[in-house]
Amino acid sequence: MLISMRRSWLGLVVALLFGAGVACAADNPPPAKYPALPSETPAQFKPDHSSFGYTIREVMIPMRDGVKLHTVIMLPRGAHDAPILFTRTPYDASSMVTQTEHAQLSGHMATALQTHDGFDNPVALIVKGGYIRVVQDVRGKYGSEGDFVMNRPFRGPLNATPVDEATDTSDSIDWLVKNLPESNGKVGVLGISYDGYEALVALVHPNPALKVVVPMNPMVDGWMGDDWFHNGAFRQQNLPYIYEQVATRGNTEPWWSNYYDDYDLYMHYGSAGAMGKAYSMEQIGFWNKLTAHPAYDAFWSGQAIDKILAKLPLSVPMLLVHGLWDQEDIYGPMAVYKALKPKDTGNDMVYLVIGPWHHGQQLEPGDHLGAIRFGSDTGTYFQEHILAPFLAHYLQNDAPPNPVAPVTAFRTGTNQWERLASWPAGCATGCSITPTPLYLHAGDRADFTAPAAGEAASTDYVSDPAKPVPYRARPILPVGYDGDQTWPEWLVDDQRSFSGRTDVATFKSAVLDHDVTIAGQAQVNLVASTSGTDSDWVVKLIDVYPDQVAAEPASGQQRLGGYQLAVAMDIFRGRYRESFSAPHALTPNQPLAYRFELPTANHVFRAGHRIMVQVQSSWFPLYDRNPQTYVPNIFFAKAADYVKATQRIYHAPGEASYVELPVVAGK
Ligand code: PG9
Repeated sequence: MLISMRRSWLGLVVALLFGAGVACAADNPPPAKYPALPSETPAQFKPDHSSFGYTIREVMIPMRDGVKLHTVIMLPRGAHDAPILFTRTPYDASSMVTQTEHAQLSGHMATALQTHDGFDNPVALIVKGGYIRVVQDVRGKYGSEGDFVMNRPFRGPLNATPVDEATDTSDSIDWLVKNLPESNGKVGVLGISYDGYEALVALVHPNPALKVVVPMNPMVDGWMGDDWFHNGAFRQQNLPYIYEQVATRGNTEPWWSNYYDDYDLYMHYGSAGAMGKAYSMEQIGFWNKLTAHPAYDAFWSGQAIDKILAKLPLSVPMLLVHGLWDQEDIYGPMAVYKALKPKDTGNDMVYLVIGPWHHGQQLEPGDHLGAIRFGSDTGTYFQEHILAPFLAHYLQNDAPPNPVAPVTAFRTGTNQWERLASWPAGCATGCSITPTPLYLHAGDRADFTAPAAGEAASTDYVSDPAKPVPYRARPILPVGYDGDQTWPEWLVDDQRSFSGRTDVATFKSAVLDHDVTIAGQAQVNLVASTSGTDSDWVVKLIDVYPDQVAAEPASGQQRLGGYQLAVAMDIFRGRYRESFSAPHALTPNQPLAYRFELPTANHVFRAGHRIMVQVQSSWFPLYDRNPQTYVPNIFFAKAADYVKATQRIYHAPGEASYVELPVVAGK
């Protein structure tokens, strides 16, 4: 009613105005020709950047199938006979080369390279070394033509086309060395994460002008232990990444959420598949491939680049960079090292750096991570003493000697760098590594003696999918690097928050009376049962600090007193205990053996500390919940499938559970 009345008044007002308008027109004849008022914006403004220390060239490089790739070339002013540092990325090349998004443009090359998204830029090294910096949008992303396929499979059973990321890389290098007269014809490819994956891709049928690659924290096997799954458990907090990265060419469609705490968001939707449906992600090809391949089938094993490179000859030197607390690709670098090192008979092709870093922190200040301090800026050390001389040796004219050791590893706990001939190694010479079982015992104890007859046979807890164990203290923010998001730190969060929970089994050693050093991957040997027919097992190897830590700076906080620092943690989805490609239901209440490796550690449990093992059956919401009822595909588990289960960790003789530590003996 009210609306119709308003409309009639409005109609009257319009009629009155129009009428007046008509009268005005009659009173005022069309105006005579008036003097122009020209636009103040020129047809094409030509900025004068002649004072800049660099020039930018943006080109569209044609690939062998005719698709053109958008490539941004940053040339130091006066570049001559200069090497090229090349990065290929799905994350917007333009935003990685010049300050256009978060600060004003600068004529200084160093400032221009310190872009918000320029996380791949070792800036000082690029400028000091006079490198030509080239960054390219991969096929199908941002300014490049063509179709985007996540980690595009190589030509073969998974890709019948004549092109893949390797051919695009080779074609691009070819074009660069032929069309940049300022270059010396030598190209290095480096990158972090997906861009680190692209650096590994460059090794597949490499272009002759490729002289070195630096894959940092590379995605290597998305199912086994990098970004999509860990041992079959799905990393569902990457849904926003898939949504934004694949739904549009320019990442223009933002993710949305009605929750501050991601724990609530992911609980709201139930299964990851239901959540993907609610976000209309079935329009996204990669999402449909993910949900169609929950197991480790040929879709995953066929694109695991460690396996692909293992079948090819070593032809280009590489520097693999690994972060001990890499929250995203903790599997990749070490998997490639293990796959390729045996072929490196001269010990001069496959180099490895292991640092105390989160994902990509090697190019940032590296004196601490969260509450953990390293006594020196390990990031700057890496850039100045490892990366810069390594690249110079292979790319600069009159190649200076390569001073970098085959393995450079930072040992946490004592905070020292080591130069080693190979990995794993406990020291340069004169020591050995002995796999040493740390046994779990009744009474929440752990020690290096096997369980004796008469001890309680098991430790139980109830795993309730309605109340999954958070992987961080709540509220849990989304995966991200901005503002108050501390995603990069989560692997060093204090695990104290969880050790008191009744759905977390905690086993702690006595206070150590001597240092215990480990170097390599601890091996979980769990004997466990569930009352359900499927189950996840999360195992954490933890360094427990003394009750009080006097060494803390005079901050008045005994922040590290009793701190529980995770040295290595991972999850294993029980249905895959017999086969990663063929899942099986678990027999309820039957003690079964689970063996899996934890991520690489290089750590000293100092005297006065304790060693702790925590075991739990959810790690939420980073990983999707196991319904604990065997279903064909957990992506599409129904609400009724999610059931409580009684979990039992066995520690009686003959059914001993233990974590085999790579203990260093000798120096
Ligand atoms: N490794 C990072 C990532 C890939 C895929 C999903 C989520 C994160 C990265 O390339 O930045």
